[in-house]
This record gives sequence, structure tokens and C-alpha cells, in this order.
Amino acid sequence: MTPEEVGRQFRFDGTMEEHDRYGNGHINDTYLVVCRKEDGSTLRYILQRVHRSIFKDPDGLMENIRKVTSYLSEKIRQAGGDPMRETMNLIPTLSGGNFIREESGDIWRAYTFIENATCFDQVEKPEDFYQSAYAFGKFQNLLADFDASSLTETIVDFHNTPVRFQNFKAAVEADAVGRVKEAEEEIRFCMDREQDMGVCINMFKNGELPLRVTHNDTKLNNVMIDNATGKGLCVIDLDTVMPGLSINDFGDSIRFGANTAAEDETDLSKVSLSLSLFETYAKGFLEGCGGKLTEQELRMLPMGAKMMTLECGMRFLTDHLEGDVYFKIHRPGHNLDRARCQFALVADMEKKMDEMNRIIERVIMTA
Ligand code: ADP
Ligand code: GN1
Ligand code: MG
Repeated sequence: MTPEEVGRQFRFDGTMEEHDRYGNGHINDTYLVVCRKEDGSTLRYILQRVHRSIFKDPDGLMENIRKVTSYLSEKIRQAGGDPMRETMNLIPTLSGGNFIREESGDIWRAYTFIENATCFDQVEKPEDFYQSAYAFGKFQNLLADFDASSLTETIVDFHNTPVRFQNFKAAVEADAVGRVKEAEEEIRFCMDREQDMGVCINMFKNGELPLRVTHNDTKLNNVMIDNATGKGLCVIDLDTVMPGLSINDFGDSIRFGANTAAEDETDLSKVSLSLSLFETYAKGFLEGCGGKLTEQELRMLPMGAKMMTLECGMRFLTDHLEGDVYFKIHRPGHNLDRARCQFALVADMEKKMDEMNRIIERVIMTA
């Protein structure tokens, strides 16, 4: 179905006039829709196609989002906030559901567009990074009493790094599109770190790290910063909200935002971990979490950063070896470039592990 055909099936206020591709996400097909109301004014919405091949249980996925957004709405209302701006709001369909299913199994959903707020693709000001950290920490904090068992695991083993490692090895073995040869160095980089893969998940299995309701995809462009106040306003992209580890939410933000280069930078001399941004984020995240993290979680935050970067690099590399079937790419070899960049960052994090640990100690002391 075309976005116009789909758009007609949602309860938009006004008539759909325009739609354009929007945003820089790697997963969904996102459109910005403009509707004209009878009085001549316009309203904007986000319309998204969610792929069946990635999210295999669309009903479960949308039910998660419905439950989490209504829970957050209530919490925000109680705190005197504005639920229309501080959380995502699904638009119902004409038949009263919250998504449209195509024959292919792909689904479409719509949200109100959050106006006068920005999603950044790179840190422009440390203050924005601090605000994003606070927002992600607070998101976890607000969901601390949410019944995690009522959530579907929308992508099974999403941050199960040993399983990701197995998938990676299978992709190397299969060499489906003949790209193993050109990626030998990157493959070796992962193989050399086999011992690391289970560190976080084993601590969870041993009861050393608690399971929480987490976002699981905490990159900077999944949070909106209010243009007027400069504050972190709304956490978006809720497809992977499910039980997970707090250190992974922390770590994925560091992977993306504390890199001195873009996620797909090809000049690897520009890639490094900014310790100053690491500290900025740690302060914001701990404040947002409101003192709820355990000592072990705090201690493992630097490891979370390294493991999320290694896991993500391995996922990009796996996708490259499988023929770019998962992440959207914008040029040939894009996933390999992304993987190389992540591995350069992992190598720098390994050098800076002691400094990261010292920073966490300092942030705890001053919290
Ligand atoms: P993906 O899973 O592909 O990353 P997202 O849900 O993150 O998809 O959406 C892609 C982009 O669309 C976001 O980075 C953001 O810029 C924009 N976006 C998504 N939802 C909204 C919204 N409700 N209001 C304003 N912008 C939005
Ligand atoms: C994807 O959806 P988006 O672009 O915010 C991916 C994340 C990766 C990220 C890498 C559902 O995030 O897990 O860390 O790309 N999301 C999914 O940039 O796989
Ligand atoms: Mg996104």
C-alpha cells in the first residue's frame, strides 16, 4: 500500500495533503504527513511502516507500545507534565485499532508529530547529550514499577551478545554473498574477543545484574530535545522497549553519542571515545535514574559501553556478510564502514577502561 492509501485509514485531523520520507532511522520507513484542517491550518503526523521481517510479532509489538505509552502518560500527568509532548501518542485507525496490516504482514502506525523539538544525529552541544542522558535515565526510572512480564520480547535475544556472536559466526561460515575475504581483519577483531561476549549476560544469569524495563535502542536520535527549553522532552522509537539491562541502555548511548565521529565515519583516525562526553552522559543518566542503580550496575557501566559497541559492530558486520538484509544502507559497503568504525571505538574504549572506571567513581561521589 502507498502512504496515501494507508494515511486515509487513520483518524488524522484534517485531510492528508503531503507526505515525505523523514528521519535517519535504520529500521522503519518513516514519513512526515501534513494534514489540512477545515479552518485552513495544518497538523503534522508521523506515519511508519514496520517490517514484518524484523518484528515478527507486530500485534505483540504494538500492544507493548500501547501499554507503555499509556502507563507513561498517566505518570507524566500525575507529575503535572504534558503527556501529548512528553511521550509518544498513537493515532487510532478508523476501525478503532492502532495499526494497519498489509497483506505482506508489514504494519503501519501513526503518531502525533512532536513539534518544536529536535532529534540530533551527532552531539552538537554537551548540554544536549546531558539532557538525552537524563531523559533515558528518567524513562527507565518511570518504568521501574511497570509489570515487565506483561511485555512481549519484540526481538528475541536482542541484546544477547553470545547469541549475536553465534549468528555472526554462522554468517562467516555461510559467506552468502562472498564478502568474507574483504572483511578478514574485522572478523578477526570479533573472534579475538570471544571471551568478552558473555560477560554482561552471565552477570545477569548469576543474579548480579537486575532485569529492568529498558529502551534497548538509546541512540541520540531516539530522544527529542525541546527547542524552547533545551530540556530532554520525549524518548521515541519504542519498538524495543522490553526487559533488559540498564548498562546496555547506558552503553548504547555512549557508543553513538560519545564517539568523536559519526557512526559510519570512514576516516578511522577521527574515531575515539570522548571521556568528557562519557562523563557528561554518566552524570545525566545517573540523575535521571534517580539513585535506583545498584552498585554492580554502576560498576559495570563502562563495560556496558564497550559491549554495546562491540555487539553493534558485530551486527553491522553480520549484515554486511549476509548481503545488507537488516539495516538500511545508503552506499555500497555502508555496513562494513559502520562495523569498522564501531571496532575502532571498541579499541579506544579498551585503552580508556581505567579512565572510564575512575569517571564513574567520581560521578557517584558527587551525585
Ligand atoms: P527507526 O526505528 O527507523 O529509527 P524512529 O521511530 O526512530 O524509526 O523514527 C525515525 C525518525 O523520525 C526519528 O529519529 C525522529 O527524527 C523522527 N520521529 C519519529 N517519531 C517522531 C515524533 N512522534 N515526532 C517527531 N519526530 C519523530
Ligand atoms: C537501529 O532503529 P534505529 O535506527 O534507532 C537498531 C539498533 C542499532 C542501531 C544502530 C530495532 O536503531 O539496535 O543499535 O540501528 N534497531 C533495531 O545505529 O535493530
Ligand atoms: Mg530510531
